[in-house]
Formats: sequence, structure tokens, C-alpha cells
Amino acid sequence: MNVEKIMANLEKKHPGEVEYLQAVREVLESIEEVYNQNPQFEQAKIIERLVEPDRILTFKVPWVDDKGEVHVNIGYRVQFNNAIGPYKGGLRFHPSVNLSILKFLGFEQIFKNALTTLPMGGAKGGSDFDPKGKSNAEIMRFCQSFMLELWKIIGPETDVPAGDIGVGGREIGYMYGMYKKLVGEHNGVLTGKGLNWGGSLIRPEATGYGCVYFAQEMLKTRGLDFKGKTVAISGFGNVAWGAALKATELGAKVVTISGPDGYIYDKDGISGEKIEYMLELRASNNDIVKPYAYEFKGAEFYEGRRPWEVKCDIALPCATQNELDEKDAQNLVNNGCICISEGANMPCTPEAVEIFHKHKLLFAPGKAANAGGVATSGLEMSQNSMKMSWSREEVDRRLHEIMVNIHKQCVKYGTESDGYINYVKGANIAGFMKVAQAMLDLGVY
Ligand code: NDP
Ligand code: 2IT
Repeated sequence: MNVEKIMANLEKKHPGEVEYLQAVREVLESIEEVYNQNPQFEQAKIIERLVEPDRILTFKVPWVDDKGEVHVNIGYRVQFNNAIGPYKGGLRFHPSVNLSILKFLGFEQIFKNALTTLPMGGAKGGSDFDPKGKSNAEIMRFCQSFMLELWKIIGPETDVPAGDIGVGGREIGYMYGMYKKLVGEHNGVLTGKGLNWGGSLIRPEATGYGCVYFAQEMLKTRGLDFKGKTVAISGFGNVAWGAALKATELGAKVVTISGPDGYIYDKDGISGEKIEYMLELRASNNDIVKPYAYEFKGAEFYEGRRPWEVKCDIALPCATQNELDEKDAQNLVNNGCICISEGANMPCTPEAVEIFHKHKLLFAPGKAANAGGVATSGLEMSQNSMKMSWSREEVDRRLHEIMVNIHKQCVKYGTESDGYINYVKGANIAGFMKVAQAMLDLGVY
């Protein structure tokens, strides 16, 4: 494999798809060596077949707002690869959504899902719809219109969507309601469902919990743990919330959360009712974290800035892609940060990751560290198939076991000659080997 040649070809075919090209390059650079050691991969053109999605559905989503005005958004589903199981991956509703972002997310999802050890292929979808400032009724009408197209290509054994940015329990409910009506079956096709209608305990917390469990495993390799550590978190959504809960439970002090408007620094720690307040902020659909500083004395709001300038031992970026750059990484290093675990998908730029590696920090890429969300979606699918539901303890135990196992796979494939664990390399190789082997077994089709 010649990475530069493949990338040049992809850049020509998909000009301007920056995020997608960024995600592909990272994987190719990591797997180049094992790929070249296994000539059967090249013979079967595994890479050429893996970097292009199986299919992409785009559709228009017309909807009517509360004043009677008609709007049209674009809807997408990128079904990337189903070699090891039905397509699986979230839906994102955010004005920044475009094909490049969904292709990067779908591509990452292939390897992430493979790492979970559960039988799930990779997909992603969403819309450029902006939930900010919309009423409940508007959200419902949008979700229903979105599903009027999406239902045609999904199914419990075909493609199982879930949430992502802008899509939580409420949106999953509205979409599932419409799906159920169209198909006439209560078959569990979406995950992240409500507990009363097929959802799994722990799914809301799972991504954040998993991200902290993974960091815990990384810290163990250096004889460390969360107790007494200072943690900086970005975002204030579903993943940030779960990460704050678990980090606090393990004895750490979470000092930041952030939104597109800036970040909150709370020197007393964001715990207890303050973590629950994050849910209120998020549910307000207002896109801001500033009100936290009015609500809790002693907290400070830093407008237009990112949390990576504060002193912390552990950083958990849980907002969005490319939100932590070279300068932020250098700040973290200078301030003595030892561990970075990506709750979001690809939040650290390639330059930032290079700095973490240069300084031999513990760094976990999203496809390993945030796999707990989709893993628990997989557990939701298992429970739906069995028509049973497991206890909190049971789901949490399985989630924890999966995260420990992902860590082991990264150590196996990512340990370098000096003993440093390159988790990027480890996660990419482990995920790739599983999918590539399945593709070889299944033949060219
Ligand atoms: P939510 O919609 O619940 O929250 C996303 C949060 O990030 C919001 O608070 C959002 O604010 C904020 N945000 C967006 N852009 C920025 C920015 N530039 N700076 C700071 N904050 C920002 O989404 P999730 O918590 O579900 O998703 C967060 C990340 O985790 C995404 O990368 C997602 O792909 C990833 N992820 C999610 C999983 C899940 O199960 N939900 C599983 C694995 C990964 P706003 O929306 O107002 O802009
Ligand atoms: O990025 C992700 O892994 C998710 N948004 C969760 C996907 C899922 O199917 O649960």
C-alpha cells in the first residue's frame, strides 16, 4: 500500500471532504505496516473497498414550523460497511452536518464497532437541521418527516441508527414512533430508546462512563487512578454529562465544561446537582453554558475560549471534531496533563495528537475511548432480540468488560519497542484486522 497515492486519488475523487480525508489518512498511516505484511489484503483490494461507503442515501426533509412556514433540510444515511454485522451508528442533527462529516463518522464507526467485539457494521447519518431554539412540536414534526424517508433503508437486521449530537432520547422517541407506524412492527430498530419502550439501562450514561473506564485502564498502566485528579471536560451534552458523573464517582474533581459560547471553570468541582444542571442546560436547546455561572457561585465563564488552558491532570474532550488543536495540546503538556481520553469523535487535530505522542502522554482516540456508547447500543439490541431487560449492574458490568477488552486490544497492537502504548495505532490495527479478515472470508461482491 502506498498511503500518499491512495490519498491523492481520494482527494481527487472527493475534493474538499476535509474531515473524511483526515480520518482515512490516520487509519491508513497506522495500518500500512500490517497491510503490507499481508499480501492477501492487497490482492482483495481491501483498502479500496473499505474507504468508499457501500451506499449513501440523501433526501430532502420538508417540515412546517409553529408559524406555518415551510422549511427544507437535507437528510443523509451513509451505510459504510456491514462485513461484521448490520450497519450501526448514530444520527447527528446540527447545522454543520455535511457529507464529509458523516463520511468521517461512518468510517470511524466501522473500526469502533469492530473493537466492541459485538457484531455491528459501520454507518452514520443525520441532517443539517438546527435544533437550537426549536419548540417540542417543531422537533417532532422534523423527526417524523426525517423518518418518512429513512425507514425505507433501515431495519433490525439491516441498519440500526441511534443518537449523536442533537439527537437524544426525545428525538429517538419521535423517530421511533413514526417508524413503528410505517412498518407496523415494534422491532427495536433504533437504539437509545426510552426505558418503557425497549431502551437499555445505562445507555444514556454509557459513552461518558466508557470514556472514563478506558482512561482508568490507561492510568493503571502507570500505576495511577482518578482519585484526587483534576479533570477538564469540554461540551455539556450527553457524553460530557456521563463522563462528569463517572469521573466524580471515582474521586476526581471535574473543573470545566464548555459550549460553543465559551467554557465554565468551577474551582469547587462540577458534581452532584451541578452535573444534573447540565441536563437542564442541554434540554433548553439554547446552545450556551454561560447560565451555569449565574446559577452556581464561584464558577467563572470564559467567553469564546476553550477549557484546555486550565491546569488539569486528565482531559476529556467530549464536544465535537477538531476542537483541540496544536496550541491547546501544548498548553495541556505545559500544565502537566498526563492523560487524554476522547469522548467525542476525532476532537483532537492530527497536530495535537502528534504532540501527545511526542511527550509520551496517555492518549486514547475516540474509536477506542468512546466505543462504550455504541457497545451499549449493541447490548440494547441483544436485550430487544431476547425480549428481556438486564439490570443496571448487569449492563454496566458488560460495558466495563468491553472497555477493558478494547484497552487490551490496543495494548496488543499498539505497544512500541520502548514500551510506549500508541493507542491510535493499536485501535486502528485491531479494528482493521477484524473487518479485513471478515471481508476476505466473504469474498468480493
Ligand atoms: P450532544 O448534542 O448531547 O452534545 C454535544 C455538545 O457539544 C453540545 O453541548 C454542543 O453544543 C457542544 N458543542 C458543539 N460544538 C461545540 C464547540 N465548538 N465547542 C464546544 N462545545 C460544542 O452530543 P453528544 O454528547 O451525544 O456528542 C458529543 C460528541 O460525542 C460528538 O463528537 C459525538 O459524535 C460523540 N459521541 C457521541 C456518542 C453518543 O452516544 N451520544 C457516542 C460516541 C461519540 P451545541 O450542540 O449547542 O453546539
Ligand atoms: O459515535 C457513536 O458511536 C455514536 N454516536 C453512538 C452510535 C450508536 O449506534 O449507539
